[in-house]
Amino acid sequence: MAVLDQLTSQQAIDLENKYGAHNYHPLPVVLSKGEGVYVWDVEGKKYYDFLSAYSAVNQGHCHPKIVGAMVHQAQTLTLTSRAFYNDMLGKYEKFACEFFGFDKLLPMNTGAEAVETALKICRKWAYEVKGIEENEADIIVCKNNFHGRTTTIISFSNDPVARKHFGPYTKGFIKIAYDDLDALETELKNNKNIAGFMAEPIQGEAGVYVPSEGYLAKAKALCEKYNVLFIADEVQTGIARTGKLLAVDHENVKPDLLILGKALSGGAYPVSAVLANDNIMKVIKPGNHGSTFGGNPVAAAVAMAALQVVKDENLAENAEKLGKIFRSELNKYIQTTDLVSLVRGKGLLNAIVINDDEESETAWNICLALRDNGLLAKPTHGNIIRFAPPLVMNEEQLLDCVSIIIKTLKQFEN
Ligand code: IF1
Repeated sequence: MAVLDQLTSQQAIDLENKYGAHNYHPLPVVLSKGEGVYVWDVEGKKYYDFLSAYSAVNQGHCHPKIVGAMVHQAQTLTLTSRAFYNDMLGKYEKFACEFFGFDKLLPMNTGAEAVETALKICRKWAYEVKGIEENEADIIVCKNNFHGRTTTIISFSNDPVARKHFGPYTKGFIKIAYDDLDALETELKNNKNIAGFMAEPIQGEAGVYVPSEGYLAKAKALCEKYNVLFIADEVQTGIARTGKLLAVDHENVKPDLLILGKALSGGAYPVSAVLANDNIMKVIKPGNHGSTFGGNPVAAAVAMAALQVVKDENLAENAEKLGKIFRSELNKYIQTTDLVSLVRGKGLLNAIVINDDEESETAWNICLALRDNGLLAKPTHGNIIRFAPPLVMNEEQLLDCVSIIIKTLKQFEN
């Protein structure tokens, strides 16, 4: 079979099964085209994308301005490495620092790399600025976190599937309950070696857990009180997804270290970053950290275009407006059924909890039926289905999706 032959869905699935590591269990649909809020499978069937590649395609699939910037830069200069300067990186760093309100940006590629980068900066700050004894720094994280798949990151995961048989694990992390300020203060009060506290402003993979109002602001205040860095992982919640540019903006919280990824590039290219002010980022000196592709000219061009789209198309405001409609419509339906116990989220990061146990196949079967009805979504854990469409969706399309979702759920009512 010539590589460019048009495959059937089954042929594509069979190829992945035979030649690809089985590190995922995808919904059985094979996509070949994306545009805006829509994707098409190889047989030409059209779907609403209600996952947005886990919130990386906030600007919609193949946004012409983002793709245009990528193509132009790709035809000009793709990669210099950081051994030399290039004419795009400084422009991007300035653009992004002003966009998010920080002094400096350290460019990386994937979200996990940016998380690792933030943890390294936090530890170095702890030793060189706070004065914690070398190799004694602890970083507080939250139970049921998801921050990526590297060995250090899964060392502080409590998801057995993500961490079993990948040991020995990296030391220096303390897990506390999410949305629990007493647990945070207890650790901060009793442990002088705390360097930082890292949290997702909304826990995405755990099932779109929105913390109590004021949690982020009070957590930041506790970090200030105990001279500990507040690290916000906005890889999934950032870039307008929750109805504000950043999820921490809902509480006017400025993190000491901001981690971005996914929609920083609009899903066109791997781009991630850590932003901080000079008093923290100054601990990084030449040779301390880096990556071959980090800050490459294509990433710089793509990220500037992707962020400009967020502003020009008022994506945060749109996510806020459509998210309220989505939860309101789903709540009306939930009053009429015991199949779904609740809908929760902020902006266009939402999830429904199916009234069934985690091990049941109901959520998966609902997603298969949603696929048949022209909408793609996927369960997070067991009985929770995440709904995260591109933020460029309009009200008519959203209401169309709501009717597809409710029509499909009704197929599963007893
Ligand atoms: C998978 C979901 C999982 C993230 C947050 C860092 C990263 C992620 C808050 C790492 C990545 C992705 C990874 C992907 C599925 C998806 C995901 F929550 F978004 F749904 F797994 F939990 N911080 N999330 O959400 O960024 O290195 O992937 O660029 O690994 O299965 P990455």
